[in-house]
Amino acid sequence: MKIVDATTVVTSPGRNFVTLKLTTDDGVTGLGDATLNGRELAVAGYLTEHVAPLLTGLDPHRIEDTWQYLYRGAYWRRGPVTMAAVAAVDVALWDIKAKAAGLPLYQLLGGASRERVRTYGHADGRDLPELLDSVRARLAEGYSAVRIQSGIPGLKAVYGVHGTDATGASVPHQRARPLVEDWDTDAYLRHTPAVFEAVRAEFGPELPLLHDAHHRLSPIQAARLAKDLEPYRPFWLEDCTPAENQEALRLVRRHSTTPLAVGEVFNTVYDYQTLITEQLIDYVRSAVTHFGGLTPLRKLVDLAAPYQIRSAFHGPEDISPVGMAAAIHLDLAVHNFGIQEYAGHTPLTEAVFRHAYTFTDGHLHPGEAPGLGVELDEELAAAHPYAPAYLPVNRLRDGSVHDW
Ligand code: EZ4
Ligand code: CO
Repeated sequence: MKIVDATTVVTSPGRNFVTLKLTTDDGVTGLGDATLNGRELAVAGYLTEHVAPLLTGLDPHRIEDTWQYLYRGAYWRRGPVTMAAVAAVDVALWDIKAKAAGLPLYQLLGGASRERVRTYGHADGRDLPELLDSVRARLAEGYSAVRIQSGIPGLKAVYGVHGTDATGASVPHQRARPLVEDWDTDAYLRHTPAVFEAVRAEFGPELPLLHDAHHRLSPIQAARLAKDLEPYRPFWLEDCTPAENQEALRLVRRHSTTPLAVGEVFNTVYDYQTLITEQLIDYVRSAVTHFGGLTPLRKLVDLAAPYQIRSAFHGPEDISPVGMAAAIHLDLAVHNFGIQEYAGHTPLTEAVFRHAYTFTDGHLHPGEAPGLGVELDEELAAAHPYAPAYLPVNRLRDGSVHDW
């Protein structure tokens, strides 16, 4: 078998997605997600200009060798653009291999270790009543675990609530410049324990509650928050400090038993080395799409296993259904699975990417279709072309830029 075509499809059914489609000489196709939120065309260009010309003629069964060829062979390693491009090739090759075998992909990853994949959903509110309503809505959809994010008195922006700017005005997701949001870490640290208290008072002690600090805290601020949240037994505190400094988590660990989750912006195993070997975290958060594919993510999860660290792959709206499907196959197969983030997609996105995976009672299953189980409707994709879109940026009260 040989790869005869490699095409990159950029589509925007409400938000941008980048998809690589590989075709073999016997007509088998494979899909890979290469979406990098706010930097989509950089990955599309990397694939079209530098990767696609190398793929024609290669044997699609040689997944490990192709991964090493694209990673080591480029000389310039790591980084989100490179690793999203490599991920798309890797996942498309796994899709082809599983289709050629006539098996759903999870069977090639060792088969099912569980019957279904537990997820958590997102509850967000500008204030506490709105947040409580949002938690109720997620529970009604079947979720049995929720991430809670709330507005902070005195601040206009709410992390997790898209569509309003710092003046409170409504804006579409797609925009030619980043929104500017406002941020005050002290106000956040004062308010967040009260958010947990209110949600616990309403929903009781059993509901798993997660929270994402989105890289906004210093190590000592993160330690303070982790300690203050302890009485409410959070399932985890996510990304409490900026991701670049792995040693920062030592300080947080010293002060708290709140479980820690990290890694959605990481793209290689080296970003996790200290965190895993020193047991500074409890969950690895990478997405197949941003970590170079299923091949390296499986290796990461295997490195984490003896330290009793579990998987919790990133699953926001900006991972396409192709990237979600890859995650769900891996979730079903690996023993040290923890939880899967699942934000879902709009009906239009689901029409562009028809998928075999299902969401029932808060749990995902990859389905039994051969391969990933995702089909791209290229005509519908073409009817929704790329539109510029950026993530917001944060500014403190003095006007300086802060982590978003
Ligand atoms: O802000 O995926 O845990 N989930 C998150 C996400 C990220 C977006 C960035 O593109 O932090 O909502
Ligand atoms: Co996050």
